[in-house]
Amino acid sequence: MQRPLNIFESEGKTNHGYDSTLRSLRDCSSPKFQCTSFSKFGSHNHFDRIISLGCNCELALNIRDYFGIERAYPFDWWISENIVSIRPGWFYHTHEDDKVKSLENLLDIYYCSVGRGGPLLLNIPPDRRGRIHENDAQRLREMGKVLRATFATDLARGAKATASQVRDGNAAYAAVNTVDGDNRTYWMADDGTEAATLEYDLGGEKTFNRVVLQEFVQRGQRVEEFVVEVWDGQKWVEAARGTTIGYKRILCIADVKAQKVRVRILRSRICPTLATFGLYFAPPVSEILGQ
Ligand SMILES: [Ca+2]
Repeated sequence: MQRPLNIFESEGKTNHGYDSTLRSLRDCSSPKFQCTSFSKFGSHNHFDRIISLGCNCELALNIRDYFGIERAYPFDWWISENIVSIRPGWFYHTHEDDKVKSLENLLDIYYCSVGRGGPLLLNIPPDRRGRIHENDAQRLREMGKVLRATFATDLARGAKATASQVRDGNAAYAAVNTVDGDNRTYWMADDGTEAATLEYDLGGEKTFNRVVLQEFVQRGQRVEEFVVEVWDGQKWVEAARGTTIGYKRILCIADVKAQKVRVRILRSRICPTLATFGLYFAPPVSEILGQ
């Protein structure tokens, strides 16, 4: 089930009071409220707020009433569609030719949207020739080049994978399903299990700075808290921590070199699933662009 929940705000305008509602969702520590992400895209005169919700009945009812969504169930996976303009405004203006968002800003937006499980709809206005302006086109080429270079090689693909438990001991739910490059296959724990560990041996030391996780969302969004740890030769060291995963979570971390990595799911609404565990190395942007 996919339900778009578009939340957009422009400077100086407050729509429907959702700002305070989202803040209360973000800040609420009750396990009855789970907020995947709450991010703000900033620029001088324009910003969007995004939110992805994994919810239980109570929250579903609140959201349903608040946003007029007719149908909401506890384990539905709700996706947020993140809409941002590459320029300050939504339409083409000559005076904004030099105000195309910076590559750094666009990459930040990518990781705050796609990296938190939502599609990114990047608005690119045609100019008065009916073409994409050269400045916009150049920025898009740069963005594409950086993302392709970053996600070219999954360093975890084919890693030796083990799990603290596998549902019914059934190979169909084995941990190896998380490193097979196929998001239709997944690991799953037994009913009643809300915490579990998946461990990966990369077969040699690898350097990485991006961790990609995906739940098998066809079974709903379940994970509520997790930590990614690396083995430093003597002990496990925390590399990243998060709450929900959902369709996709990309964690940007400092460069780390390790052979063994593990994902500890600390809390899950019900028995967790994991479809993908990926590790990538993002080279410096200046290196990718040959600057
Ligand atoms: Ca898989």
